[in-house]
Amino acid sequence: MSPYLPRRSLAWGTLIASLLGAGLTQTASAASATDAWDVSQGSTVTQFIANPALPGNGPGMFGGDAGENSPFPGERFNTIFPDLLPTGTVHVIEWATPAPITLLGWQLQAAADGGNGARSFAHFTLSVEIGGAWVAVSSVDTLALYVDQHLLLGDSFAPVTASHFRAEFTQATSFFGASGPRVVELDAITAAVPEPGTWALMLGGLAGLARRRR
Ligand SMILES: [Ca+2]
Repeated sequence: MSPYLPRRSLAWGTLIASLLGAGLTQTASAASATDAWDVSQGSTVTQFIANPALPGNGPGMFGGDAGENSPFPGERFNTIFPDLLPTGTVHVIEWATPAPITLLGWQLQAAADGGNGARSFAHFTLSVEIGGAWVAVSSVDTLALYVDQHLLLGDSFAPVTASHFRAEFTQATSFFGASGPRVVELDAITAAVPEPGTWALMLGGLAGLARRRR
């Protein structure tokens, strides 16, 4: 914002910017249960090759637990792709929302195995289905071996409306042949309608400023 704006314009701008930030878009944080891709909002996995040791764990990265029988309780809500595949393998998962959503970006949380970097991935691509064809909207390199074995990643882009999505994870390593990437959560960043209370606050604030101008 220009430092030369008159004081009143600055106040208006600050008010509107803070309301936009609070009400119209979700703020970036890990593991939302209310984002449009979360299974709690009705999304379903449509294409996934399960890790034979962890059947049913595809929805895990969208907040689901499809009865995964992992012996490690903390991983039941993760998606772990199949093991015993070489470096460079592209793991694919596709999912759908009950109705089209307008997507502005995504955020992702992943974890490698401690020490050796196994289960890390070097590249992530997100595509949306438009007119029967997959269109890549986001493509991001990661550190091949995550710092501290954890990864928080995100991207934003021009709004795109779709109901069918595809993520590709390029496996970074083949340590011990047990390198299927582990994805803790993948959340959609979407525009959200402000809560009624937010509208009341915004209208009240605007009315107050209008009165002060007289
Ligand atoms: Ca989620």
